Amino acid sequence: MRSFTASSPARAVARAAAALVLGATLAACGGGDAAEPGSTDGSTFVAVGNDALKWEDTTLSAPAGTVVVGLEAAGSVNHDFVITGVNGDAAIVEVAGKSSGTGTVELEAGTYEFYCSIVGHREAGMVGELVVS
Ligand SMILES: [Cu+2]
Repeated sequence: MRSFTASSPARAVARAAAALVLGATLAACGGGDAAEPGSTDGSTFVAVGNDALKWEDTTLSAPAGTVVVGLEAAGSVNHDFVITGVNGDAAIVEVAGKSSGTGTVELEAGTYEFYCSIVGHREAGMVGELVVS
């Protein structure tokens, strides 16, 4: 691969600006379904539950097939991740406060409800929609 050297400071600045725009575009494309937070490398998405008993993102998406569910407890409260009608309605992954983990599940295309099954959490609002396509 050939490398180019900037012939003027102005060109270098322009290239840096272009790189910034590209980076911002990539970040914007991440949306709510990109696996970013915590130590959940390899996750299809990361669901983040907080101490207010809310999901930070109540709409998640994933491709059909093998889905690696990342779950992160942003605060000190434990959470789990259940998909209605999947895995016998048992938690796919559960984590203690201030930690994260992953669980793997096979999903067909469709729209699923997900929630946290720890007592009181679903009722407090820890419920959302997972779109698999
Ligand atoms: Cu919870």
